[in-house]
Amino acid sequence: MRPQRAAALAGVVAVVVALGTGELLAGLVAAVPSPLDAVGQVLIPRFPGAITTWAIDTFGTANRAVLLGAIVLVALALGAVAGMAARNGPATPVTLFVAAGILGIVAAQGQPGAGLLAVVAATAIAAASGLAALRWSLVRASEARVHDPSGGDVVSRRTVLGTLGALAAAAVGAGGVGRWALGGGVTVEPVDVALPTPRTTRPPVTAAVDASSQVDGLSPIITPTDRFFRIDTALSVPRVDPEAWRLRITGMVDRPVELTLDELFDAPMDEVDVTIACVSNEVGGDLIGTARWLGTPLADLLDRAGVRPDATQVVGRSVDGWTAGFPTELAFARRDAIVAVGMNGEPLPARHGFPARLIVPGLYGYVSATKWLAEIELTSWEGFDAYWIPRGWAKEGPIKTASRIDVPRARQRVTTGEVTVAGVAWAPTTGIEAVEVQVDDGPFQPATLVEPLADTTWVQWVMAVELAEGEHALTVRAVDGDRRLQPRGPQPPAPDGAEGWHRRVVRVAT
Ligand SMILES: Nc1nc2c(c(=O)[nH]1)N[C@H]1C(S)=C(S)[C@@H](COP(=O)(O)O)O[C@H]1N2
Ligand SMILES: [Mo]
Repeated sequence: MRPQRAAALAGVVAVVVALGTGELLAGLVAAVPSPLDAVGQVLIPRFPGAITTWAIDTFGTANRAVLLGAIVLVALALGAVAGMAARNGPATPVTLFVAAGILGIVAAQGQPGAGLLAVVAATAIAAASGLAALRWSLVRASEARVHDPSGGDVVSRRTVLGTLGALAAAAVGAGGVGRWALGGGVTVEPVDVALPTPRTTRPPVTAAVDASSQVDGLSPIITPTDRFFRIDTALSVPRVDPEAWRLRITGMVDRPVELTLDELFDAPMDEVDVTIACVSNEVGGDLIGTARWLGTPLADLLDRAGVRPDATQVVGRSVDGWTAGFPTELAFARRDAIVAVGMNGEPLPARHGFPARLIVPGLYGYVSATKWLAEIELTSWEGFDAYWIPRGWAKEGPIKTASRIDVPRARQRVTTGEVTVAGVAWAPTTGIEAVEVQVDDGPFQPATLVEPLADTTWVQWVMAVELAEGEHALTVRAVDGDRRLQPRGPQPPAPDGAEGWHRRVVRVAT
């Protein structure tokens, strides 16, 4: 192998080892944030809104993986440079690794829960393992000679590549374990938190309100927590220490309030069934789910603080600084606008906002559903634009009436005769009055609605249609509780939510 190339390869392996070690430590130690996430989180708010929106449009929920991949590529390229420079002595590679480490430490300080000492120690370990790997790899790489004129032992290029590859693979594996743990892998449920007893409960979910046990493939009326969609800007799930956490109510109030988690748990808790949806959900998409939330009315907490009359906006701010804002009157209009601590009978999982989040029926998540809630700030409507507003999304975000075909599933084999078509439709908070299904260019026919769980949730609908052999297009549309027909669209998700009648083509065989 040419020495130059071998050195570059050694540098790349060294960076893989350093990053793998860093991600592993982040997964193992709560006070150590992921170095990749920390750097990504520094970059994200610095991108112009147009780029962020483009990335989300293009890569969807994979946009964070793409960003992390780009950061890794830059780091690997720097590693190659460090490796080649290492041939002239250790000064340049050591400087590069130390500089990268310092940048990592600074970036990590912006991550919730980061401990300075733990971060410094972890970074030192990661950088040191990278440098050790660099030295080791350089020696291995220099052993690779196509031809050794001295006649000594010749290590084949393949053996060297194999050894370096094995080291890199081990580091990738370690980093993978770390990222899995960061994604909530090991701590799905926060430990040591017992939910308060509800003051009011919702009726048990029976087959009367949930037909999913009879219709294969139909969305369950309550989305199981482990299948619930996740959307947020957090690169790794914030892990909040329940002992140290505080909820503050600030801004245009008479008496700012600060609550511990125990104090919040002492507030009267109600169960509410609410469907939440993401404004980025496409027609027919699955960025929507329904849960039985446990929480205390937001209005009661706001009354403790005494909201001033000119405070026309409620802003939820999360531990990582993300914000969402909605009209104050919505908080007071509904008892089921809550600060939620429970989801489907369990404490909120870390992914969905442990220890507390906002749930406001009828509003898209980006204007309302702040997870890892740290502060509720009262301000004026004009006084503050929350996270997504300067990035091109509408200031007001009511959920649009929509409907979706669940069955037949995409590419499902369907045979001629009577075919069950079923799905969900939603118009929180008016509820759904009717759902209609069209086969090809035929008339819209009413589907059967399953008894609604609540006006604040989606409803299931079912219909049997006769289908002959060949291709058929099924189209669904809904009518909301105010008898308004679902808009035909089509409109893309930006800036205020997609519109369109969901259509699915099925292939019917004998
Ligand atoms: N802290 C925080 N909360 C957040 C977000 C976020 O990026 N950060 N995203 C919001 C958006 S856009 C949506 S759609 C919902 C999704 O909630 P889920 O991940 O529990 O399904 O969370 C909201 N709450
Ligand atoms: Mo969203």
